[in-house]
Amino acid sequence: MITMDSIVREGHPALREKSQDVKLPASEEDKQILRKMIEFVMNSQNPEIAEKYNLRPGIGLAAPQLGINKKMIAIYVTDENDKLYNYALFNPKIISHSTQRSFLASGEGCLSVDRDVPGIVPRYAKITVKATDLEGKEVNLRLKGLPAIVFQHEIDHLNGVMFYDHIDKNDPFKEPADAIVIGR
Ligand code: K3U
Ligand code: NI
Repeated sequence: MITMDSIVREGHPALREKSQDVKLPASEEDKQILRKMIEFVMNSQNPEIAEKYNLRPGIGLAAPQLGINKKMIAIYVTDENDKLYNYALFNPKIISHSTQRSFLASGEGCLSVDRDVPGIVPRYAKITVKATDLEGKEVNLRLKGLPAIVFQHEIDHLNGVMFYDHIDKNDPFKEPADAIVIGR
């Protein structure tokens, strides 16, 4: 199983590389990695398993965080209506987005970053994502709220981008105009 020891931290080159497309249909090896990724995210939110294996709770994971530069992400998160977004995806791509922004009032964190980085991380408020699931089916998702933010965070990892790259260095708490604030 994946544990915190499997996760690379800031400074590892895999976090700054662009990931390769996964060749589809996915190989059994790539499918196994992606299954393990979603299992890790779910385990990390299970208090008994997280305590037993010393897992930091997470709502998403991207393959580069395992040192694997392939386009694979796993997300397990609920929205404000408790709707669950449970996705293990190959080759996710944002095919359209709003001009409006949103951000998390509490800022963002990352399992590859062992420090607090305060500041506003501006994201698109609404996105449409196209990807392929573990069964080889194409999925099209329209997302807003926290799920949209998590997808953008994980897809950023596939492009070598860290959440703090989006924080304004000179004014970390500068709010984008007309942005939706999530969780305030
Ligand atoms: O934000 C975190 C969280 C964990 C449990 C419940 C609620 C929130 C932990 S940090 C996290 O989950 C990252 C995971 C990463 F780094 F591996 F991708 C994802 C994330 C956090 C915050 C905003 C967007 C994405
Ligand atoms: Ni991250």
